[in-house]
Amino acid sequence: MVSPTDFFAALKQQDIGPFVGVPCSLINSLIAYATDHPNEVDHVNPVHESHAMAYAAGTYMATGKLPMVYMQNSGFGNIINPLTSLHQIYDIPAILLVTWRAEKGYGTDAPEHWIVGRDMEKYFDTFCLPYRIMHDADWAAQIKELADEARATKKPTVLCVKKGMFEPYTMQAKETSVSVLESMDVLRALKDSLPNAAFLSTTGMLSRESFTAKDTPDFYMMGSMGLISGIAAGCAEHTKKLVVALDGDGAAMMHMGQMPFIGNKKYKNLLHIVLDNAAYSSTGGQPSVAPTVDFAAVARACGYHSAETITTQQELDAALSGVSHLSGPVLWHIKVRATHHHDIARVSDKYTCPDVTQNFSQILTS
Ligand SMILES: Cc1ncc(C[n+]2csc(CCOP(=O)(O)OP(=O)(O)O)c2C)c(N)n1
Repeated sequence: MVSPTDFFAALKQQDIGPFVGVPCSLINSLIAYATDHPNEVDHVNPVHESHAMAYAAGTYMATGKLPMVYMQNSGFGNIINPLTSLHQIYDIPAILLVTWRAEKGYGTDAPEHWIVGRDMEKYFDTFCLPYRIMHDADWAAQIKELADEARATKKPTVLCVKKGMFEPYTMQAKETSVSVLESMDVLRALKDSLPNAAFLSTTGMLSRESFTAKDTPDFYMMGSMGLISGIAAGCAEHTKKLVVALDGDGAAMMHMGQMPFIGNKKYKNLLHIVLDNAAYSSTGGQPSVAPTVDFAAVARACGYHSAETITTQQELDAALSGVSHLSGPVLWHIKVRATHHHDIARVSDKYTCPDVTQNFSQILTS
């Protein structure tokens, strides 16, 4: 296993940086170390993998430096556009650190990784990306080769990282969430107060927490990070039921562009809730940029009927007491504590993805 200290020392030796991307649990020790050592590692955390590619392109043109863009293989799909229509045609190099969840393919790891995990190497070939699968023995030489090739060709190259490559490192940085509310309590209260609503929850810790707090026939999304409010919009258009989209701060920011659409369409039966723990909890609790975002103000500016920020039990109780008269689209920005209970059940322990679709469709159409 490689220590984060050695890894970043090797990047420094090859003059590679900044280290920019969206987290994956397979590299949480690298991100934690980078977060704790801002003077040693130039680390930047945009909200979407394509934004990381864009930032890297800007950095290269401004400095000539060779950035490393990190992402989970789930996020590889998010970079195809800037990869092929920015970096590769404008001669803008970078090293892409792509993690490899579900490297053993179908039926291994969580279901959202099966299809992309099965074919990683084919994707690298298809997109003309020279790559190395990181090896314990010669990883530093691999990084040098990838850097040399990226610089010589002015095109991106890939360091593909499997599970267990990096030594653990525990982040020292303090919790940035200011709330006293616990997400599991909030979720239970929401589900108890809204027994007839159709709930959808985002990938991340939220679907697992919602399922554990109260197992109702919801659309528990395990992949497609950030798309829950868009799916909820499609439901709200076609049902009279109250549709509740449970979003995470990281997920909501990843596809915030759905909010102007929801505001424009004025779905009266849509309640969009952002449970904001100021972190990417499910990939290791890396801080997100949510503390500087006023989600309620964004929602109002996008045309939601109303929006509020909730940080206390009293505010939550008050919001829930008026929920039967709700006229949407409404956004509640609920700030919750960043708790990292990784021992809780996974939805996939009980339901397959098609089960989830079927159960939820029945609720929507009943
Ligand atoms: C496109 C994409 N990028 C990255 C990931 C890896 N990932 C899964 S959950 C998650 C964090 C989600 O954070 P947030 O929405 O704040 O929810 P939390 O886990 O804190 O509940 C990340 C980065 C992913 N699944 N898909």
